[in-house]
Amino acid sequence: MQLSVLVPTFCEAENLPVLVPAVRAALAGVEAELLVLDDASPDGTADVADRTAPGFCRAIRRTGPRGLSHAVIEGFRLARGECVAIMDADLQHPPEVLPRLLEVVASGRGDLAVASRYVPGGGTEGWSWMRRWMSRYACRLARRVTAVKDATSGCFLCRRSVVEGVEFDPRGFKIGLEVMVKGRWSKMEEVPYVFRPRRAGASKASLGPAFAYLAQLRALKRHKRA
Ligand SMILES: Nc1nc2c(ncn2[C@@H]2O[C@H](COP(=O)(O)OP(=O)(O)OP(=O)(O)O)[C@@H](O)[C@H]2O)c(=O)[nH]1
Ligand SMILES: [Mg+2]
Repeated sequence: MQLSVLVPTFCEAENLPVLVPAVRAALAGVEAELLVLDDASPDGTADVADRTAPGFCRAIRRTGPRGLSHAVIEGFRLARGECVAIMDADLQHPPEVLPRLLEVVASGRGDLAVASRYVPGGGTEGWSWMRRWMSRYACRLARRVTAVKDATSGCFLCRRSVVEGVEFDPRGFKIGLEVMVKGRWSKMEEVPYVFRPRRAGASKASLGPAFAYLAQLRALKRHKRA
């Protein structure tokens, strides 16, 4: 089964030399490509991506509207695989979860597989109680629009047909939630993983995306599945 792994990046040059070989190793035997969707990172992320594993990994030097969700939506259009997977560049999502997500789709158990911190076997490492509480609370708020337990997950895999032709709202960081609510899937499975601390580089998370998340939830209400 062909797979396109989509990795949105802003200033992740330090992480790619670790991430790219790890993704490649995790997907040994799978026909896969890795697209690094970069927003003109001043640290040379795109050049590092092109150098790291030619033929497997390539950089998309984005010129359209900036932002994580815009980058992923562009990736959906550029992906050549029958399946697409989304993950962060900072190794918070372990590459070893990718084959387990792919297995869900390949076996027919689901056409959407979500890497989940909030099913048995999943969790987070190194978070303050405040961040743990905020993440749980964000997922609880999302129960209004989806039954997915880790509704704010940034790592998921689906058939490309799930996202093709769907109009996603690119505001905020939570493009996965858009796919969970608006995507054309009929079966979904959550796959446990442990969210690890960022390997290197700086976080881009801030209060801005938290407010955008609340607006996104409001807008998604009318798309809620029965
Ligand atoms: N293309 C693009 N990618 C972005 C942008 N902002 C963040 N990213 C990438 O999106 C992924 C998630 O961003 P992070 O900064 O790790 O956000 P986070 O995981 O919520 O925060 P931390 O736990 O502190 O790492 C990373 O791979 C970032 O490089 C952006 O504006 N454009
Ligand atoms: Mg991160």
